[in-house]
Amino acid sequence: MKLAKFVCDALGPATGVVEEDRVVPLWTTDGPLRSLERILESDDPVSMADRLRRPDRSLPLAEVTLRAPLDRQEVWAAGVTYKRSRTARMEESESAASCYDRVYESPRPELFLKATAHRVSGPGQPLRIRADATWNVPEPELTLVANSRVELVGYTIGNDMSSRDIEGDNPLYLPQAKVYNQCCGLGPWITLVAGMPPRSEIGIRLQILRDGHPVFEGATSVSEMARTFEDLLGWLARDNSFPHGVLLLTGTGIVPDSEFTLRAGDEVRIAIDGIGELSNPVVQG
Ligand code: DO4
Ligand code: MG
Repeated sequence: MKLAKFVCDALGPATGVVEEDRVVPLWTTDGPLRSLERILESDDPVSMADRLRRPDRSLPLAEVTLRAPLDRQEVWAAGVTYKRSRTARMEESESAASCYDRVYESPRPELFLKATAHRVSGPGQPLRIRADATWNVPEPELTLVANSRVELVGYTIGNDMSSRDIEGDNPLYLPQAKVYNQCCGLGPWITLVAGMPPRSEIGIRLQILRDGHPVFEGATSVSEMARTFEDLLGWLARDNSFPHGVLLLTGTGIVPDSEFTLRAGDEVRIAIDGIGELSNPVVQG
């Protein structure tokens, strides 16, 4: 089952179940359900969503505007969970190369606060390159959706926009390289756990278009990830509470070659098996 947040003239902000090319709104006695929290917090999200479906009010997806599938959750991210990321970080930061090497091997993962809801862009909304950065990349990441008990409920697509020159200059600049306005893409919806393929069959693909033509294409598989989802969520939850739930980007396994940097006007497309495609235009400054 796929759960989306959307806006349309008839309903205003609403939530729904995506079924092929239509969205079936979720309804309560007060009218359209506006946040996903109630479903994600339920012991049985699929049954609850089923009970709230209003098929008589279903709409073509083409007639609604999808929004990022989060409410009030914090958005966290894991780093250096794939070999490709370890190599890229060691190249960009000679002085701190051993930090990245060690964290890849260490039991404790790298975890950082990536975004709050107002810094997140949904499908089709712009993602930003910092005005003071010169070397920027998107990071396509499978994103775990967990409830307030930090139980895995579903998955979405995340884009951990990153300024490699800022982080490469000094790893203590990581929060500035990672956290700023429109620094994180999420969407297009959440696939609940039962609807995902096995971990070994989840492919991740990145395409970057410039003037409508591909300037970078890459692919990886979640089977390349050095850590399990349970391990990452377990570390995240240590002495840390999430009253509204939390989303966790699980790290990138695709990093363009060092010569590549994103430009304003580019379009970033990320596809993940079992979920769909997230596409965003890029702006700067
Ligand atoms: O250590 C820097 C961040 C790494 C990261 O974001 C990733 O591996 O995806
Ligand atoms: Mg990342």
